Amino acid sequence: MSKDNTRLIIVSNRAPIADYYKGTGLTVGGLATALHRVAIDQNATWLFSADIAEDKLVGYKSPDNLNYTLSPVPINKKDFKSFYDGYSNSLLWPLFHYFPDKASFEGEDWLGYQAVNKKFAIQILEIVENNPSAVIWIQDYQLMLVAKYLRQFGVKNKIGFFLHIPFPTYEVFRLLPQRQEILEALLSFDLLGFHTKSYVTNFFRSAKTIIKEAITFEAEKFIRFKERISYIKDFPISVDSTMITNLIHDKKFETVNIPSIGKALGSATMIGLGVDRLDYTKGILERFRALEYFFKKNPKYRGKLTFVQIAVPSRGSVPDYQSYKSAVDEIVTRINGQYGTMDWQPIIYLNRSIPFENLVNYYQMTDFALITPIRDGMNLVAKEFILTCKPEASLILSEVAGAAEEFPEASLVNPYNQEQISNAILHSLENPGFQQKTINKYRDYLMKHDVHLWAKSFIEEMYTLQETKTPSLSIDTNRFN
Ligand code: ADQ
Repeated sequence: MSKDNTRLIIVSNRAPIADYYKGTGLTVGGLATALHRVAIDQNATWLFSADIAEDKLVGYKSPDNLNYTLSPVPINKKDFKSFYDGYSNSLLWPLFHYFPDKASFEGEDWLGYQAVNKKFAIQILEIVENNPSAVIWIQDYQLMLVAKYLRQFGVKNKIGFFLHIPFPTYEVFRLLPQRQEILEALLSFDLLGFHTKSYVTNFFRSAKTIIKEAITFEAEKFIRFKERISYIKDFPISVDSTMITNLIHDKKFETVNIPSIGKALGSATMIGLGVDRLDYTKGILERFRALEYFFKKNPKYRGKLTFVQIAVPSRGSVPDYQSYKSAVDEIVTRINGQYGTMDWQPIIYLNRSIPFENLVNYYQMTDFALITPIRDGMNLVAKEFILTCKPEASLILSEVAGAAEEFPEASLVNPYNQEQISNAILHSLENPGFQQKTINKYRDYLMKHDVHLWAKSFIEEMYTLQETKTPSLSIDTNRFN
């Protein structure tokens, strides 16, 4: 299933390529784009969940038109349901985003989670046998146990892990029934990456408190557990800044212009924007409540400001997402019914995915973006907006999105505080361009700190660990000072 000179094995739940037989349909999103390039450079093998029966994959051959190797891991429907809809998205996701009330603590799902993680490990093992010096990079919360199984199988290769969601504080993490198993499994990795320094701090506190034998040292850099030392570091993910800025300088792009909503804007001359997956962690309901408060307190903006919310449907098979969708539909109808007129609607709500070129059009026509997740690992929309917005525009950003640590001079708000959000909107509308200097500064920063640098930094750290060629315990820790 893999070439014998693979240097890097990438492992994610989601496939990088939609049609893994033909090798076409690069998955949309910064991560797939970034890792796709790394995968080509490193002659990687990429494993991912395939919703297909095992026997259907017998004789599967990765497509020749890709310059790396795809290795689908067949997961049966029952296991996938408890692994993905269950343990991953009905327990880990809500809990790590500080929604314990939405977390479903059903034991059965844990079995499915373990089974699928083990399945991945078994398939990686086959590849490692032919590529003994490959480094392995596991992505995200669905696959936290993979290194544990690989170690049980005797795999000595360097294994890294990156968490794309927040690592919560100890007081929240401790609610996880399998907190000890998960932490011990994470300490089977050689390198653990998080978006922000706060998540690193949270991880250390949980590891120190929950795992009695864990020894931490060097100002939150290393943890020794049993015979291994794990290196823990923040790697803030980013976007493909060059691709995005090239897009806005592209002549063809200018002609695309404002898509479908032109007429719906009616009398509005000012536009606010929200762009998210339709997910309760993104704070869409709370944002609409703040807008409702804004229109109540500032009647002069009725008829002048329209808020455009673009929400991609997401995880529709999980019940909490179905009820969230209904609640969002309801509040939009209510606000539009209460304040809308014949030629103006307060909220234009587009519940669909938009091609990226069009999304950038929305970013460019907007007076302010309201990016107010209740919690978010990073939030790439904030970065896309900074790179593409017009000079007068401003960014109102949740103080609990990972991105707030990189952009402290945006208008930071508490996503639950309607009055504060309403005031931030008013300030934006009455002071166009007040963030211009800040946004330019952040734009320069993002041109350097792009997703390619993110991937390169992580991989280089892995290869450096690899090159020490010594057992983990004798790693020269001074090197990291
Ligand atoms: P997500 O929760 O998916 O990612 P985010 O980082 O904002 O959140 O990325 C969303 C991506 O989807 C953006 O690139 C955006 O352009 C795109 N998108 C959003 N709405 C869209 C629409 N309607 N149509 C088309 N595209 C749309 C998870 C974590 C984040 C973390 C990323 C990367 O939850 O916190 O930043 O992974 O690690």
